[in-house]
Amino acid sequence: MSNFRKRFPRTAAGAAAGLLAGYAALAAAELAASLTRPQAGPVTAVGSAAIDRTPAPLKDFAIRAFGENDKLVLQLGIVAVLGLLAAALGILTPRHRRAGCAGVLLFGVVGAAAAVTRPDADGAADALPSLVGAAVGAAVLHLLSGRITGAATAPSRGQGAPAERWSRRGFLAAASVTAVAATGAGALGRVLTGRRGEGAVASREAVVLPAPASPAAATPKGAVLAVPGISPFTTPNKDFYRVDTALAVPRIDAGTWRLRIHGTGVTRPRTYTFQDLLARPLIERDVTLTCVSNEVGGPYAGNARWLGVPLAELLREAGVRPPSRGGRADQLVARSVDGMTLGSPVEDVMDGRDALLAVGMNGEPLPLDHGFPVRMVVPGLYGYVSACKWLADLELTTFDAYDAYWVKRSWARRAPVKTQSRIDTPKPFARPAAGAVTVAGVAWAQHRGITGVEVRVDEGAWQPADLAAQDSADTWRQWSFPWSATAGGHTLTVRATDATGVVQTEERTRTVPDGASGRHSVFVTVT
Ligand SMILES: Nc1nc2c(c(=O)[nH]1)N[C@H]1C(S)=C(S)[C@@H](COP(=O)(O)O)O[C@H]1N2
Ligand SMILES: [Mo]
Repeated sequence: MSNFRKRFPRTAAGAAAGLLAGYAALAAAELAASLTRPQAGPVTAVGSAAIDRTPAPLKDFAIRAFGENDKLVLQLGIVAVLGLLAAALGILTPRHRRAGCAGVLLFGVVGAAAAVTRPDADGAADALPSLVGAAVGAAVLHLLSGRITGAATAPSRGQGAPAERWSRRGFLAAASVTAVAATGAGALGRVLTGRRGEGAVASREAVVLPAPASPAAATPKGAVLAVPGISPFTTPNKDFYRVDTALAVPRIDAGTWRLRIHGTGVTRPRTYTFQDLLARPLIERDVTLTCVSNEVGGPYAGNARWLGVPLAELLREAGVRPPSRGGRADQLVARSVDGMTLGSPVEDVMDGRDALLAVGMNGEPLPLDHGFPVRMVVPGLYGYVSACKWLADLELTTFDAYDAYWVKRSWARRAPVKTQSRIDTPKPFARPAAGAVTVAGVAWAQHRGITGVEVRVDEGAWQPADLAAQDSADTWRQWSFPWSATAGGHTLTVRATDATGVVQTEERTRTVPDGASGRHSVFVTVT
């Protein structure tokens, strides 16, 4: 017991020294990153590397369990693991000082390695933030653990004040100074990183979107149902789902942005500026976007009015021909500024559908989260094979020659959107009163169109729902079903039919490799 009492303060002080050293290291690294490149900071770099190495099922689990907070959970996880390791190193260091400090430097090397191997890395300079952080962390640990060692070994000084007390006070003073300095450095780093993004934000605010040469057809009157709880026909930008691997949303200045088009079969390689694109005749179209990671009944679908350049025209100007006309490239690989790659079939992009390089979303320049300044939108294809945000480069190649990011991670090369329908209201486990209950939701089969939706109560017969008017084959379609609800528990199930006559299959599949299939059901208790 007395041994424990004697040891405990040193152990606790060691853990605190470790945590403070870790905190100071991260703060110094983030400050250094704010001066070089914010994405090269160790938490972002290690987090991004972790995302890239996450197996498909785990990534899918994270999206399902944490939704759009998945990145926050990952970052908190990294910080928590770092904290534990830092505390352990701190406890070890007073007795093994060299080993402890070497441990901190090792973390720096891991962070630096993650940073320089990112696809958007900016050379060896990206190692700097992690190395600076590690050096600061090791120095802080050395200094603080020195104070702890002093507690056990320093003889009493001067007026007989016990060494223990002097050293504790000295430790606390050094620890406080460290905490204040680290907090200051971290805050300064955040301010400087924020400043760097201001150019992008200002360039977005300065964008004046031209009027479309070909405006979207007016939404038919009957396309929008007034049922409380149904997904609005047009998803407001602030509610539009976001799925991407970007831990730090790329902030691109539209003034310096460039798009390159090159590769197999390109006879006239081109580079476009943002102004080049805005100067072209733009088209405006309603297109529903869906994510391949969307579970049956899930939230990762949204419908927006996009303004952009017809992509097929740009490809034709570059000399590209689709495979059906003898073109050699069958895959169009879009690359983003953060190194993401997405591959679309050239045939689909050039078959006359409204494939766009979008600059506007629901009347605004693209929001930063949704790909400012330019993203791709291809009706009928899942986002991961078409909807590249923060676009930087378009390369023509073949599916044989190149696998894009998610294809390397066990997702399908080609992924047209599957016919799906969702019950938005009533919600699962709702308790509506017996009598008239409106069941309603949305159905989608982009680029084919929805021609029918049916609802079934328990194991009863399929009954046709009332379909809202069709806006276009590229948008989802709202539907509603008047139900005379009787008391008790009931399961409501929906299925859609697309314009090719295919009825949404009952067969359940997982999202990997090419999108979930199956039918959405909701259980309610009628009171
Ligand atoms: N640069 C980049 N673009 C990307 C992604 C990404 O991770 N990085 N994710 C894709 C996926 S999987 C989908 S479903 C759509 C989602 O677009 P949204 O976030 O605007 O809804 O973006 C696509 N474009
Ligand atoms: Mo996606």
